[in-house]
Order: sequence, then C-alpha cells, then structure tokens
Amino acid sequence: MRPTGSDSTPVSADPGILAGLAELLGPGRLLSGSAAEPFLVDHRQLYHGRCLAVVQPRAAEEVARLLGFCNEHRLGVVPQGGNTGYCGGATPDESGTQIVVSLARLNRIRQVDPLNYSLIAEAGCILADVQRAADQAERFFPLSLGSEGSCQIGGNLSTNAGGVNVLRYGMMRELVLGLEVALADGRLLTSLASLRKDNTGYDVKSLFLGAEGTLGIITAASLKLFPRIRSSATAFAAIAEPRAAVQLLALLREASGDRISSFELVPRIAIELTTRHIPGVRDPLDAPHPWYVLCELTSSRAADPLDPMLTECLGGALQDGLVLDAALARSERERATFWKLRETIPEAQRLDGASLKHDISVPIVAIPEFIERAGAWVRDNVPDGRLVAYGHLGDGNLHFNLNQAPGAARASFLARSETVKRAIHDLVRDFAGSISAEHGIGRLKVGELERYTQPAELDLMRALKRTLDPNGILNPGKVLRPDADSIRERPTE
Ligand code: FAD
Ligand code: 2HG
Ligand code: ZN
Repeated sequence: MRPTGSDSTPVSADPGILAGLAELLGPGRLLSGSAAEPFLVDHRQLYHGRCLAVVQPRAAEEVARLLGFCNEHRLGVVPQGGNTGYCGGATPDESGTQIVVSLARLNRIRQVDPLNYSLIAEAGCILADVQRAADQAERFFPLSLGSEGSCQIGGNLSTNAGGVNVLRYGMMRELVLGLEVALADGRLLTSLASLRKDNTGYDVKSLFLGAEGTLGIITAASLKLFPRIRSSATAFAAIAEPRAAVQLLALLREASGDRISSFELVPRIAIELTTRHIPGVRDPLDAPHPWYVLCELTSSRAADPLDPMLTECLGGALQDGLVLDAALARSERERATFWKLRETIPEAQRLDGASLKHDISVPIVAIPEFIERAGAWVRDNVPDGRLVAYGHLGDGNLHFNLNQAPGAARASFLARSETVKRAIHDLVRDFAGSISAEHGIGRLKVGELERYTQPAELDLMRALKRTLDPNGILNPGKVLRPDADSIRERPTE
C-alpha cells in the first residue's frame, strides 16, 4: 500500500491548538506549509503524510511539556530524528492532525567521561558527531551505519539500530547505560547515571529501546564507550557459496582471539551494481566470483599483529579451498574503498530501479540454507526480479532484497511485493528467524508483526502501550495498530 497526498496544509488547523503550541515553545519553532514538507516523506518515499505542524523543541523539558499538552488535547505526536528509517516510522499519517516533533535541535553532547567510558548525548545528536566526540576523548563509540552522517542518536535508540559492528559490540540496546525520556503524561523520566550495574526492579529504560517512539520520546542517553581502535586489518575475500562464509567466520573468530568486528556478505551482483552506479567503487579482485565477504579485525593496541593474523588465516583458507581469492587493504584509503563498496549497495540498488526489501535474520549457521531455499523460490517465481541478498552475516542478518531486472516493468515488479514478502517471511518463520532484524516495524510492517508474533507477546506489547500511552497519542499506528478492534481481528496463527 502506498498512500498518496503530500499537501502539508493542516486539515483542522485549530488556531487555539497552534497558538498553544507556539506559546509553549516560543517563536520560530513551529513549521507548516512548505517549510514542513521535508518532514512529511520518509527516506524510501513509501509514505507521504500531512501534519498540523512540525515543532522543534530545544530542551528535554520542552519535549515533556509538549507531550503533556498533546495528551490533554489528544493530538497524535510523531517523533522524527534524521528521517533515515526504513519503515515509515517517522512520517505522520495522511490525516493532517498529527504533530511532528523534530529532535534535531536537541543536539548537545552533555558530557564525555573517558574514565567512566561513557558519554551523554541528546537525542538529536548526529551519530557521526557522537563518534567524533568519543574519538576526540581517545575513546570509541562503535555503532556504525551507512546513514551515520544524518541519522540521530534518538532514532538509533528507537529503532535499536544494528550496522556493521554488531558482531563485536552488539546492537544499540547493548550500548546504552541510561536514558532520559519524555512520557505521554508530560513527565520527564531521568535515568542518566551511567551505571554499569543497576538491578533496582524492572529495567524500565529498555522498554523505550526499539519502541520507535510509541512509548515515549527519548531526549538524551548515556552511551557506553570503548578503547579507541588503534590497529585494524581488512580483507575482501571471494568465496564460492555462503556456506564457506559461515566456516570462515568461525575460523577467524578463533584465529584472531575474537578481534573480529565486522563480517559482511556481499554477492557478485552487488559488485556489478556498485561499480556501475557509484563513482569511485571498483572490484577489489581481478576475476569475478559468486560471493564475497568483507571482514575486519580491530584492536585497541597499536602493535597488535592483525595483518599477519588475517593473512595467515586467509592463506590457510585459500589452501583448503574455502577462500578463492582475497585482497587485504594495504592502506586506510584502500580500506575505505572496500567499505564504500559495501555501504553504497543500498544506494546502487536504488539507482538501478525498484526494489523489494526484506530485513531478516536467522541463526548464522542457517544462512546458507535460507539463501538456497529463498533464492530458489525467487528464481522460480519472480522472473522480472534479481536477487540482491547481502548484509551482516556475522549477526545472521540478511538484507534479502530483490531488484527489478533490466528491462522489466517497474509497476508489475512492484505489484508482486505482497506475494514475495509472504513467501520470504513464511520461510523466515520456518527457520525460527525474525522478519525485522534491525530496521524496525514502523508503519510498513505492522501487519507482519501481528502475523508472526506469538499472541502472548503481542498481548504484552499492547498492554505496555496502554499503560504508557493510555490516550494513544505517541506515534499512532506505528508498531501496533491503534484501534482496539484490531486486537480481535488478529489473524489466527
Ligand atoms: P528516524 O528515521 O527519524 O526515526 C526512526 C524511528 O524512531 C521512528 O519511528 C521515529 O518516530 C522514532 N524516533 C526518532 N527519534 C526518536 C526519539 N528521540 N524518541 C523516540 N522515538 C524517536 N539501520 C540499521 O539498523 N543498520 C544499518 O546498517 C543501516 N544502514 C542504513 C544505510 C542507509 C544508507 C540508510 C538510509 C539507512 C540505514 N539504516 C540502517 C536505517 C536507519 O538509518 C536507522 O534505522 C537509524 O537508526 C534511524 O535513525 P534516524 O535518526 O534517521 O531515525
Ligand atoms: C545496510 O546494511 C542497511 O546497508 C540497508 O541496513 C539495507 O537497503 C537495505 O536493504
Ligand atoms: Zn543493514
């Protein structure tokens, strides 16, 4: 479903409401008309919403007051960070009655504490700025995504973002020590003590991580830092099939003393797409191969012999026939070129035509069989599509995407999206996997979450939502369906 209509004119621009909001936030912090337009379309352009206004608070207390006001007036509130999300979670619906809360102006780094290995950042800080602040303090903040130049910490926390260092450091959830959150009733929950241990009752902060703005608005977070990376070794290795990648990962973990931080699977077609569409990307190897892995070892010790470690391990794998060819990055520049190839796959996919995307995970060991079975289904059933399956193999997370084949008609290819999604997601369920590994649910996958989540878990999610947001003002229609009737309409499993 692709809603239309991008007119941002408020449907019921109640002057009392707008005046109340303006009074609450002060002059110049309310956008409407054309100034609101950029906030009404999601990154993938799947949704075009409307809104009553876009508001730009500057302080956590303002966000809390704003929510109190919206709760009183039963106004839907849509938090928006960098708007790079993949599931339409930050886009208002088409009613024109919702308020978009842009967190961009809450962008102070409040504290960097190198000895405590922690940093407190406001929700609107750009991820790359947080990485830089850590680096300047001789520390490392490991979350790393292709969108890190524009996504925000609040969005990362609210989607529980993953990226390319999860294998070593975990997802965003695992990088959090404390949170500050504005609640639907207008209170500010402050828990930024940066503690490593705290077992005082339930872990309330964890509720807001990955909640996509449906349970509260995150205004700041205390984040874990790590020793700064002082040496790395990066290789681009060709393999015959994904099974070899799983074996190589196990070997590398052992041989490197678990210094492996990234292990990405790349198919041949991704090389073709990126070299065709992205300037500066080239194939690191001389001859084409069916599959590749991009792997990286890192260490906080400058003298760690990572290059010899990686060379020796890949050399052995070459001898055993597990690896077909490999290139080791000989400079920082070459390392950046390898990563550019990997990180621009989504952009190359976009430039090549329409795509159908599935952000799935299965146990790492099951990835080869999943690719075999789902790939066979695609070959047999989607003649006008080409499989572009890549991603974070080290985390069992694949972007099992399809691109419109050359010469295929865009509309008829896109018309297959429901059938393709059903087949792939049903197979994911058969593998005891997840239909939402790192990109979240947003609006796009509300039905999928209902379909594949066990009833007891879904009931708990709904109970949490009712408790934390009894009037349903927080990001309505995202993650969970807003109307109570849908509870009865839940599809039978
Ligand atoms: P937005 O898109 O603005 O919002 C996302 C959701 O969070 C929405 O539901 C929104 O309402 C909510 N939200 C935002 N801020 C707050 C807040 N302060 N409080 C409460 N709710 C809030 N994702 C990955 O996980 N791994 C990847 O490797 C990855 N690579 C990407 C590469 C590219 C090129 C692009 C475009 C995207 C990629 N993403 C990836 C997806 C996306 O960047 C992440 O989901 C990111 O965490 C979203 O952050 P954002 O600030 O843009 O959030
Ligand atoms: C990545 O890993 C992102 O590059 C985006 O998560 C994946 O576009 C996609 O499907
Ligand atoms: Zn990803």
